[in-house]
Amino acid sequence: MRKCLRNLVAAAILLLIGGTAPALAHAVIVSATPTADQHVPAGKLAIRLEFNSRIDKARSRLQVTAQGDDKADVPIDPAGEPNVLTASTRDLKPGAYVLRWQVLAVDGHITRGEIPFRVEDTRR
Ligand SMILES: [Cu+2]
Repeated sequence: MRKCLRNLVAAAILLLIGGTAPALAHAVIVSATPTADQHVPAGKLAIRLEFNSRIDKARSRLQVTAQGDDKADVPIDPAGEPNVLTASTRDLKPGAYVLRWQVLAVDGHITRGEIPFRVEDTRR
């Protein structure tokens, strides 16, 4: 009985966090830098991914990979808004890249995606 009550309370809290549609609470990107197929200048890239819900940054992951290279994790800034992932890459040379993101939302669901972008040779 006690356990049952605890489960009910937990369910009520989840409903509160998730609003009226908890199934929709898993994280979806609402705004991104870079955007898909964006051309950015060479150098460090400031990544900013804004989601529709709070995310667990410690259990989320960003990777920036150049075509033909090994996957490289980009450390996520632990501070900032709870629904926004920010990170700064190493120096990026010109070429084609993919930003891979994987996040854990407050509803316990993991979502992931890929954003292809291009680093331009700005020395010309
Ligand atoms: Cu979900």
